[in-house]
Amino acid sequence: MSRIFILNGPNLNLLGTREPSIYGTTTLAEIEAGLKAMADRAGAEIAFAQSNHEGVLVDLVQEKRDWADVFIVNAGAYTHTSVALRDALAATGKRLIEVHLSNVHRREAFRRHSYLSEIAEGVMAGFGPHVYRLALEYVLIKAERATP
Ligand code: CA2
Repeated sequence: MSRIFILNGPNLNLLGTREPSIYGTTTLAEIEAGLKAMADRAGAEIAFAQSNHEGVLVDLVQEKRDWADVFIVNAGAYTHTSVALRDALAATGKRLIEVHLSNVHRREAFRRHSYLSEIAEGVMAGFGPHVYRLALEYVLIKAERATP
């Protein structure tokens, strides 16, 4: 059975309440409820966390290091700045899928570099809240194929 940890970084707790033209109108709670239903249907275990603090994100990754098979992470602005979060994720030795609601490549130049992409199995960006569902679907399909 797959164990998937969905981790969101700074300001993503505001989803659905501000800047809908960039980040949409779906709240983080709604996204998480949809992912939980998907995981339940597939018989997978899923856990969620969000923090606005870099060190707390590192702590959360370390706490879930043994439990999780796969990390699906939207590190928010820390994507572009945090060596600490990258090191924590790399140290887990577990799979990482990086997601972004917005297409970071058609925004400001500083958003084009990610400290996480080099250690990620894949990156999904620009499809709004669907990126979480698409990433989870990929993980679940792969897990199903790997099951004898
Ligand atoms: O597109 C993404 O998912 C980002 O990770 C979002 C980050 C941004 O710094 C990254 O470059 C790309 C920002 C998250 C801000 O979330 C908000 C949500 C609602 C209202 C305001 C901010």
